[in-house]
This record gives sequence, C-alpha cells and structure tokens, in this order.
Amino acid sequence: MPRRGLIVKHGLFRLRLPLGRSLRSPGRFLLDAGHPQPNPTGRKMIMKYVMRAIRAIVGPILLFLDAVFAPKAVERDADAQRRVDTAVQTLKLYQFKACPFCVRVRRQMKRLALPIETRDVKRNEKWREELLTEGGSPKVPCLRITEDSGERWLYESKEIDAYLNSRFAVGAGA
Ligand SMILES: N[C@@H](CCC(=O)N[C@@H](CS)C(=O)NCC(=O)O)C(=O)O
Repeated sequence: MPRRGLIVKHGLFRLRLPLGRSLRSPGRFLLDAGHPQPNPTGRKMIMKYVMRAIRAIVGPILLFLDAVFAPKAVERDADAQRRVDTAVQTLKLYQFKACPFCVRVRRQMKRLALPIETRDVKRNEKWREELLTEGGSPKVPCLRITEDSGERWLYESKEIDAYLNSRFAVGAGA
C-alpha cells in the first residue's frame, strides 16, 4: 500500500510530508518534516541489543564484586530472627541475576538478613507474565507485598530498599 503524504522535491532531496498524521499530531509532523527521525521501533531494538551486550560484559563483573564484597548481615537474637523470617514470607522479589538494580536490593536483603524468596523472571515464564499482568510493568526489581488489603507491587530499587529498611532495620518494628 503506498504511503500517504505530500511529496516535495528539491534538487536531489525528496521529502514526504505525512499530512494525514500531521492533522492528528502537529508535533510529530514538525519532527518528520524538519528532522527525519530513525524508526522508533528500530531504535528500541538497537537499544535492547546494546543493553544486552553491556549486561553480558558488566553482569559477571558485578556478580563477582558482589560476592567478594558481600555486605555483613545484622545479627538478631533467635526469636527476633524467627519473627523476621515469618514476616518476609509475604514478600517476593521479582528480579534477575545480573541486573545491577536487583543486585542492589539483594545486597540490602543480605545486610538486613532477610530470607525473601527471589523469582528470576528470565528463567521462569510464569513469573515474568505475573509481573507484567499483575504488577503492570516488566521492569525489575519489583517487590510483591501481600497485605490484608491485597497485593502491592513495589517497583524502583531505591523505594524497595527504603521499604525494607523501614520495616526491618534494627530498631524498626517488623
Ligand atoms: N530505576 C529502576 C531501574 C530498573 C531497570 O532499569 N531495570 C531493568 C533491568 S536492569 C529492566 O527491568 N529493564 C526492562 C524494562 O525496562 O522493561 C530501579 O532503580 O529499579
């Protein structure tokens, strides 16, 4: 099917003005007419592969450093640790191994001695699907919090860290 629009020729240049779209979206029209943009889907694909390549290189280094410089866990008395172990059964961390933001949250878990179940979305299709459809975004890390009022899906590593800290840091009421 031919692409709609007005063709303007000037010397060697040939410009297609997407008039149909311009009526619905004038901003997009200006972009198309003045500065032709690369196909946004193509750009997304390129970014996806660039990110994948960066992760493949940086991931193992990150995991190595995480293992070597593992944070020291807080020590609680046996009763307090048992209460924490019970409390965290309502939490699940959706994540994957080499994600730097997930490493950050896992380190916080280690620091606070929280045995939270982790769900690797790269290894398990069901968890990936759950995260997307129930949480609303495929982004990790995401902490699933089961409360009396229902499920809460907490995104953003900083928010998750702050939440864990507010509940489980020594002196905070778990
Ligand atoms: N600002 C977020 C960044 C999280 C993020 O970018 N996660 C990446 C993995 S390292 C991701 O899930 N990307 C997939 C997507 O955005 O759909 C945080 O701190 O948690």
